[in-house]
Amino acid sequence: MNYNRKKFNLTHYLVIGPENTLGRDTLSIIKEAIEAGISFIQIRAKNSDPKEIIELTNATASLIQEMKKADDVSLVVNDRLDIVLACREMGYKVDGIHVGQTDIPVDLCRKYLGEDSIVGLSASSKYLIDYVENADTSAIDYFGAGPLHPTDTKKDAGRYDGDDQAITLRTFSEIETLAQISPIPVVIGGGVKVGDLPELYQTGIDGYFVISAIASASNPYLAAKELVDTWTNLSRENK
Ligand code: TZP
Ligand code: MG
Repeated sequence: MNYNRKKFNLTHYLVIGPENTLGRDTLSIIKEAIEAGISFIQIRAKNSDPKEIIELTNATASLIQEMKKADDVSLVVNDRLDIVLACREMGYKVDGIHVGQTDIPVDLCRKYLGEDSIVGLSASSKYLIDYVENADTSAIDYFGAGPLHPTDTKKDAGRYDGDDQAITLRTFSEIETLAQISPIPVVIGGGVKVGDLPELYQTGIDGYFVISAIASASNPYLAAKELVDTWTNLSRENK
């Protein structure tokens, strides 16, 4: 099976798990998001058993195939190398993994998933610019960074050094520097709403990631469409 390392599109990036959907069916929301133009999906199910995560990931992979989007929409799993391997063993196309700084090392992810898989890394550091400038990016394909705003969806996003009070938020100017210096694509998230997109777009980053702006929206399709259309219009206007 071929995975999307050479042709992934980070622009419209949805992170989602059953705990984010206000009790609604997760797969239905993923379907609406794909119909609206979401180009990258990360399954991030923090409160689910492995079997449930496998089922959701496999169902998402099947959905992407049925919608004939296997080349346009990439699918990764948060943290769980074992789950990516299990899904692949069962015959499903899962393009890769997204890990954080304290998860399975990226070299091991690359080793077990192979050269054509996507390996994303959260560039969560208080000293983000320094970190990205000096990071060994040979095993990874993109950085996820944030939070742009404080967010209830990941309460520890941006908290550092055992300090559970201080949050390091990313400024637009810091994101602009990041986009310039990063040797690999960068996607930004954390409290991102449609109103942030014009300023985020201007920083030169490759895309935005959201959980609640789509997964907790009263109409996930319309919410996703508004995000996708807004960014697409910005890229047309700035051609
Ligand atoms: N990593 C940094 S912030 C965040 C993750 C997974 C949560 C983003 O969720 P939301 O609801 O879009 O703020
Ligand atoms: Mg993690």
